Amino acid sequence: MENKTLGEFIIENQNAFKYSSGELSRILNSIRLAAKVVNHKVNKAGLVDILGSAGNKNVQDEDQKKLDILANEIFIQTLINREIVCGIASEENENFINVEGHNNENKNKYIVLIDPLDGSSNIDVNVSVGTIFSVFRRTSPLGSPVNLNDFLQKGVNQVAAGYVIYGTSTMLVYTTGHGVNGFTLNPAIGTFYLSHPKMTYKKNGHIYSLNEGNYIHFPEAIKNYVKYCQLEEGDRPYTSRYIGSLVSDFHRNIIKGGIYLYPSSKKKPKGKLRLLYECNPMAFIAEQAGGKASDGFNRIMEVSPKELHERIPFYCGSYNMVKKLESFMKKYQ
Ligand code: AHM
Ligand code: MG
Repeated sequence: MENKTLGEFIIENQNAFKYSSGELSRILNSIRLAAKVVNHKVNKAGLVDILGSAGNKNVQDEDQKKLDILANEIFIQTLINREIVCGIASEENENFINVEGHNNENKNKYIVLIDPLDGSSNIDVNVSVGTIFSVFRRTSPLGSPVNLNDFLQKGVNQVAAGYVIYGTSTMLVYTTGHGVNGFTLNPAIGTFYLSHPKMTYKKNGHIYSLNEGNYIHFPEAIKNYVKYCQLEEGDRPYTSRYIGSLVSDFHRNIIKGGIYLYPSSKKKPKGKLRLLYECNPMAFIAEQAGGKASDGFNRIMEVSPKELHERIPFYCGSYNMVKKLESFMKKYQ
């Protein structure tokens, strides 16, 4: 086998970090492991009775599927058991978790934020879902319990971010700030191989992705931008593609070139996606791939988070497409 494995790649790249203690590599390795376990569960979804709603709601009052809970537990337990992070925040949990080592001391320097199974409403219909993660250095002193401020950092402080897509094939795509690389799982032997080195967006894509059913509730700027995408002029009209599973929509657009939009609307004034679990990590990956991520006016990664589960309008993808979108926002503000 010629291609590098994810494990090999992580070790090789650890050396690229000055003074690296290997902590980040251990986190990435744990995520790799948890991803394989979740992949196994997701693949079996149609076979065993783990489908359907678990009968309770998560903190955002949405239906929580059994697989969400399972994936949440798998990622959190994998990280806790290895004592490699000092704190974890999950889209599925109301509060962050302080991770104490077995000596009751908190000696690790990284925190992880995770959306364990994004787009899980798609599982029942066999559409690809994903895991999104983001790693930060804690801001509080080593050895003390983590606090909310450790998690409410701007996206520009991210040390690593990535996603796993449980799709036709399962892939793990991540960045540590040195470009974006994608690894495909060979399910027969349970190994991720480097299949998409140095992923980059086209500067000008031809796909726009948004839930157009909400058109009537969108701000004027977005209505006009959608019309612009549909106009017959130059390289337009663009193609419309929307799966409704962020990781899948994002993954297609990074490969083919396009823009993903989750605007504010009359019903959802702040949009739907969460700044910390979805937008920041995707923005880091997008920028590292030569793309752009914005809330319409500001760079996503420069937004100061106020709360763990806050939502924000999200526009992300090929650089020139997002720039164009921003010009519409400005014009119709
Ligand atoms: P979730 O975190 O509850 O799964 O919701 C996030 C998902 C994204 O994956 C997707 O892009 C979006 O919700 C779709 O929303 P909508 O159905 O409103 O278009
Ligand atoms: Mg989500």
